[in-house]
Amino acid sequence: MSTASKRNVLSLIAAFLLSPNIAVSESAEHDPAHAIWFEQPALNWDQALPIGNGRLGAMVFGGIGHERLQLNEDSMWAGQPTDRFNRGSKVKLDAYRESLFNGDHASVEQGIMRELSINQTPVRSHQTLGDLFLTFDHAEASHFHRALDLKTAVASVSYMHDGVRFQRQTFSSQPDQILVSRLTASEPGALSFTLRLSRPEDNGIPTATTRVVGSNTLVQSGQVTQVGGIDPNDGAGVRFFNQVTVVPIGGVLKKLGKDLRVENADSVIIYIAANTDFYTPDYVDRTRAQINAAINKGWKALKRAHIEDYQALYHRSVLTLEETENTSLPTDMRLQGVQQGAPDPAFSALYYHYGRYLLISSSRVGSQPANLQGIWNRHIRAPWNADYHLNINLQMNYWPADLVNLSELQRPLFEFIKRLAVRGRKRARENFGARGWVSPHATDIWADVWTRAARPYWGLSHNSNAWLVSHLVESYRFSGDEAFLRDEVYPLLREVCEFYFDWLVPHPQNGLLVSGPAVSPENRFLVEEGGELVERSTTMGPAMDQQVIGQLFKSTLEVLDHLAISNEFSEELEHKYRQLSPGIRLDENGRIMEWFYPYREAEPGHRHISHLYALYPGSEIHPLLTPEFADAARKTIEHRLEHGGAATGWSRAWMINFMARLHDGETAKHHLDVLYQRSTSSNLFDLHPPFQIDGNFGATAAIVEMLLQSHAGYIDLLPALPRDWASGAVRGIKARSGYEVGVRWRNGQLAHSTLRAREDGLCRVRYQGRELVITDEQGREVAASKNEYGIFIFDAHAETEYQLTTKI
Ligand code: FUC
Repeated sequence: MSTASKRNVLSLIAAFLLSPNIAVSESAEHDPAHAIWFEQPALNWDQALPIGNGRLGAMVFGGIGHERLQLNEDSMWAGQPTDRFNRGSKVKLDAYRESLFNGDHASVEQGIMRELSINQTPVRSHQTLGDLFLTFDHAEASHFHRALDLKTAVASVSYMHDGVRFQRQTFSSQPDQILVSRLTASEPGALSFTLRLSRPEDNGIPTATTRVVGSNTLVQSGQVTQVGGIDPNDGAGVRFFNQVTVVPIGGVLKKLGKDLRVENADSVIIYIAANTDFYTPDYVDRTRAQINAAINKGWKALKRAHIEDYQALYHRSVLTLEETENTSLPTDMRLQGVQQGAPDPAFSALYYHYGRYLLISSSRVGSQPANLQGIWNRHIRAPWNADYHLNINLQMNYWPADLVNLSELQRPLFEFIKRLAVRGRKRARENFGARGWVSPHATDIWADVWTRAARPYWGLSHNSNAWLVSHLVESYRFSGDEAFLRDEVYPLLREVCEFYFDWLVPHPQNGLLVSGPAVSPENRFLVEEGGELVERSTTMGPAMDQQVIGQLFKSTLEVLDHLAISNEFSEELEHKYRQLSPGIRLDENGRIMEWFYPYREAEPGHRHISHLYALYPGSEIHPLLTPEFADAARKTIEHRLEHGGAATGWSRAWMINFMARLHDGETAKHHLDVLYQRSTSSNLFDLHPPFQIDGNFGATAAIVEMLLQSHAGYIDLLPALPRDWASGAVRGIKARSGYEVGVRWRNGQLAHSTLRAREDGLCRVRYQGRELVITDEQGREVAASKNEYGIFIFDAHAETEYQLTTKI
């Protein structure tokens, strides 16, 4: 047979294999809980598929005539570290406190931001690395298929054109720090396309220099700036270098002006590496070395190493929920179905796995913490600068980490907190006359701690230091890592406590300690001034500050106790904790007060529900242990919702966690559905709107909270299981004290659970207050006692797996 007729036969076979019927079975190959897939290319950015290795990532559009890889690197930031503190001092703060106690908000709000905030220099933005565009000679296709396989973290495109099957696979490797794309065709010589590397302009000014090196490489270099309205010196940020090297098999490569052209290749591998001087002064050499090493290693070995590394994290946990006929639809159609109320419980399993995928892809040991968009950002000036908002958003990004067995992915957060602490010490001393360290409501990669806000209602929250360190304490509760507790957690906690020792002042009404000047992020209240109702935000002792500080003090006391530390600090802590004004106080309607005073909210449906910090992520409000507070929390939520609350993606995700913590599975599921309906794009990114990744992570954590809770000193099995999830199973999730948990349920009832203990100790476990039978690995029943809350208590041994069932 001639080569040409061989080709024809092959393409006939390929066409047959991809005939519509076969295409359906091909799509059915996807495990619907572990793939996002479509039958058309991404028309806009929210439909493209994210890949990433924590630092280097891309949005893969999967076009036919044009492929676009919108590239990201996590240190692409404008600016440099700056210590711009303003004119605050302890003396001035005391004067403000005095005025606030006297009900004079006006003079405080006029002065305080001028003194404490430097708003002339806006926050810098994380920026896109640029785009790699591939332009093909054909623009039409049939049998189109585009997918992100969550089991392998590989994005793929496949289609037929003119009897030839074209395929592309792209992934971002953590071990090799490289993005790789492989293009293949079912016929030799069928691949011809042009490659162009570009970067968007900054207010009409070019932001990079692009050139062709040799016949197979494009490079782009420059320094990140942010010119738009900003002092250019301040805007100058990291230097970057981005290299794209093309290795074809067969065919020829040509330079075409600033582009590269591949002609008649059989297959092509594109290697993309990028670095900035944020990480190393050798960023150019490092990039070249990464490309060379990857070329030497080759596609197969790179892919194998990538999948091995990724699966070691991804396979730790799995959630299975019931499939329906909608489950096998392409993701956009499936989402539409869910939005219209079609049953598809397994969709929540997909959402759960996608949340874990996004965390693995945007936060790795050595990378920066996931920002407001993870790492996926197409802008020069992103919405909210894709920065680190510390009044909930950065924290929410890490809510699922311990629960889903991915604790080490919090390392970037912890390192970032340490950098904030270093810089925040100076500010605490100079601006607040306090020991310890302080952090602002929002910051950037430089971990700057000065306040940049025009208004107090968002700029004047200073409790982020306490909220951030709670993540380290929580992580210890899961890992039990004593060295981590002693060497990292305790020193940070101690300093934040010391900050509050110096910051808190007695309230003249009752002598108890309150925080201030402070706000309830980002809400305002109405007060009468000169016969008119005006909106103010600055006050003393808002509920959230009191709750966050209360939890900080309580956790630190536990840590001191555990480390057997007794010194002047512990004495001071005990004293201040006793003196602290409570964070949970009820108003005449039985709701939790947002402020110390019974103010009327300016926005009763505000997205921030800060006065429920104690319900989630805190642990002071609990339906079983503090039912009167739980009741008040529910009333507080209802009031917010009646006025349009939880309207953004992240706020809705918080709401799901609240309802799970109130043990109300039905309402939790309702809010999860609303999140899918109103705040989810077709690639399943969370929408504020626009895209903001916190809601993905918040809802992932909430899905676990519905199945397992452990914040109240015991393991609660299926505490908020909705009717829709009648049968299912989850494994590999974690409870505090280091238990690894598996749960299987049928017809809404616990069928079986496994608990693997990390260390010897008393295990406390509850399932709806029902009788539990606990057996050890030899199948012997374990003696357990039951307390008044229906919690079973037994002696658990390290590295032993216990089986739990209910008594019939
Ligand atoms: C907080 C929120 C906003 C937004 C921003 C990034 O300030 O109040 O809704 O999510 O962070």
